[in-house]
Amino acid sequence: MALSDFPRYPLMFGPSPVHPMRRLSEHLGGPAIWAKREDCNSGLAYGGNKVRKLEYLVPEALEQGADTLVSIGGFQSNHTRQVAAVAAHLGLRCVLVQEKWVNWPDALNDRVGNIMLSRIMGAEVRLDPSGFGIGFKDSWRTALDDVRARGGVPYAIPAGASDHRLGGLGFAHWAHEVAAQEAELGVFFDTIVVCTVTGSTHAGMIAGFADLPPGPRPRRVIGIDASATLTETRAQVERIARGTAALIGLGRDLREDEITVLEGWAGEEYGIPVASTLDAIRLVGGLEGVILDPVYEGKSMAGLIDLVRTGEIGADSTVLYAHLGGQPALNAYSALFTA
Ligand code: 5PA
Repeated sequence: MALSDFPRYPLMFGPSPVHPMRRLSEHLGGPAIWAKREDCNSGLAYGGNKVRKLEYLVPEALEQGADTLVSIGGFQSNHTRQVAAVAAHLGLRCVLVQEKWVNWPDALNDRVGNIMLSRIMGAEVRLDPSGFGIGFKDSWRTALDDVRARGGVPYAIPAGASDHRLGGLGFAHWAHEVAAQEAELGVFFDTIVVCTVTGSTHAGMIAGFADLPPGPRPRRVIGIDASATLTETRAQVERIARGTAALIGLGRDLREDEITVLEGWAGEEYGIPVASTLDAIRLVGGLEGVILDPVYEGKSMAGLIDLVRTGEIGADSTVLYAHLGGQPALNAYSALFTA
């Protein structure tokens, strides 16, 4: 099967916008930096990378006759907020397990930002004290059992919609979308920078770009780890990339050098920003009027900035920064920006 054979339920406005970041490029003095904006890809609760992934899961959920979407994340999960929005949009119920993934002392962590939005959209939010982990959790199984026990038909969406057979397809499609936008704009992005945690965003891109005809120059997709558990995240990216490549009939094995996850900007712990995160957020906010969050995009942008400064991304490059969303979580980090 090819990617175009998989049913896709439209949840976005269309292709997400691509634009140059002129002042950031000038400030860093090296490559041309552009952004592709998943943070404004949809009208569903501010959009984000999960809406794009869910376009490929929704047809299966509907086909199975599901009446409840069940998923999991941290208190400030962007993913669960997007699942809640998609459920509302489709007229389905939604049960969300929200775990204490982040040791962040904000008193309103379980009240503002993403979790508030999920409650507004009618999701059943279940707070759970368990810590961070991208694998399968008992609390999640219990939620599925509870839906069945009350006569519902759950559709299970794992953390970040990643460890799911169809989880990589959304961003494989993204790669095809980029190729069409490149043709329209007359540019070629030789370097893609993307934040990675549960892995299917980055993995989907890897499979999707591998599926395209060769471009005028080599292209690399650089994943910046924001999980602070690099080994698990890299393994998950690799597994999902290979699974997605097989699913869309790539017809060859992915090479090791196609799978790059870099560490150095996640800090010690998932969800806790470090100095480079905050510098990146302020820099891009002040230069571009583009807002990044302290859990994901601030970290991947910090990686991009350093890779440009060290020359790892050369001055002759044209870089595409994948902005995956995540701004609502800023509300749970108010202490960071009081001046
Ligand atoms: C998330 C994920 P992947 O999980 O697909 O690797 O994407 C990383 C990522 N940027 C990057 C933003 C804004 C994200 O929200 N968020 C998770 C969530 O629960 O919100 C899955 C962890």
